[in-house]
Amino acid sequence: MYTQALNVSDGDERTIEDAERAARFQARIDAEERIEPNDWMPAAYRKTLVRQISQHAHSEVVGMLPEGNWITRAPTLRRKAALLAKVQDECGHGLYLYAAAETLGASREELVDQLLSGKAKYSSIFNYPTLTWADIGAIGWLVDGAAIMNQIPLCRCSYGPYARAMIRVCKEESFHQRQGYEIMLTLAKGSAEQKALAQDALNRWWWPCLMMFGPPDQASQHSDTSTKWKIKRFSNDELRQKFVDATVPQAHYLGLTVPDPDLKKNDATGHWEYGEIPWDEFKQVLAGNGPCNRDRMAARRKAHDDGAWVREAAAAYAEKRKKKLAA
Ligand code: FAQ
Repeated sequence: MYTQALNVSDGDERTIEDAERAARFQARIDAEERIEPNDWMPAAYRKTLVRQISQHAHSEVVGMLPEGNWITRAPTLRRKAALLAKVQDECGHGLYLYAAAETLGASREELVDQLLSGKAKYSSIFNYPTLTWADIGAIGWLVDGAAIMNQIPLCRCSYGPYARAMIRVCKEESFHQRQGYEIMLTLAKGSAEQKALAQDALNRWWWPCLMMFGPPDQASQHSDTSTKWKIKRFSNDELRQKFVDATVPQAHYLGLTVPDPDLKKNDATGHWEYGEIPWDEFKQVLAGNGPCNRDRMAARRKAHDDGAWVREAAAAYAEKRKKKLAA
């Protein structure tokens, strides 16, 4: 559904960039037209989309690991079934996104190689450990909540296949967010020990979730061009603020305390103002030194190696079918 053929070869006149084409392309973007795989696009637009979509795909796939860790230990059958479905959804999101990147001419093998070799980034948030069951609640509530805030505007992104993939992803993320919040609600209204688990999870996930939106606007190197091309509809700081404004009242409803002594409502603007985000920690996580970076990459490499026979069998089967059809 999301993948369409890319019928542009080297030497095709459509790959030749010139100012006139670039101006026509920008006019289409300004007129809110969707760009489709076979349309002419500047090489830099293609590159930035492949970068963002592939990082997004890798995030979904690596993002299965922290929660996958709790499938065998979910407290009830209902919780286990919901968590299993959620983790499978994340895998599906990764697949839609790799398919969307393929429409830009980037093969899945090439993109997965970039992840496994450490060349490609994935979201910083998935380098934190899930220490207790409450972390599963906090991930659904906060991590999926942040993901939705960032991804709803991507449903209106200028590149058709990415925008369309995001519609279904957002619907599923919405279920994920609710299941997480419901876990938090159960814990927060439970025994003192359960409430303490919920508070501890909020304490550990709050700041890393604010970092998910990326560096502050003045340090965001890609924002200007991505905004011009309507890949980004809101800046990193705008989305972060929307998330804080939506989430603080939810924490209050749970009876939990947001771990930020500087958090206060500005009655004039209606926004919740927050304290200094620990950006040094963000830089460390991006540099590969977060609490779980090495474990996450080791797990992905092992999964890739363990799955080699499946890829070989699928390729052999496709070859056999091709020969049969040709005969
Ligand atoms: N982690 O110039 P900007 C999910 C990098 S999905 C790591 O501001 P941009 C679902 C950035 O790539 C979560 N790296 O970049 C789920 C760039 O590096 P580069 C993923 C980060 O692209 C839930 C550099 O910093 N979502 O959670 C991060 O304009 C539960 C400079 O930054 C997406 O990928 C970070 N947090 O804006 C799954 C959404 N932030 O490429 C399982 C799509 C920034 O030059 C369980 N992506 N960087 O080497 C986006 O919207 C954008 O790419 C941003 C960054 C907003 C993430």
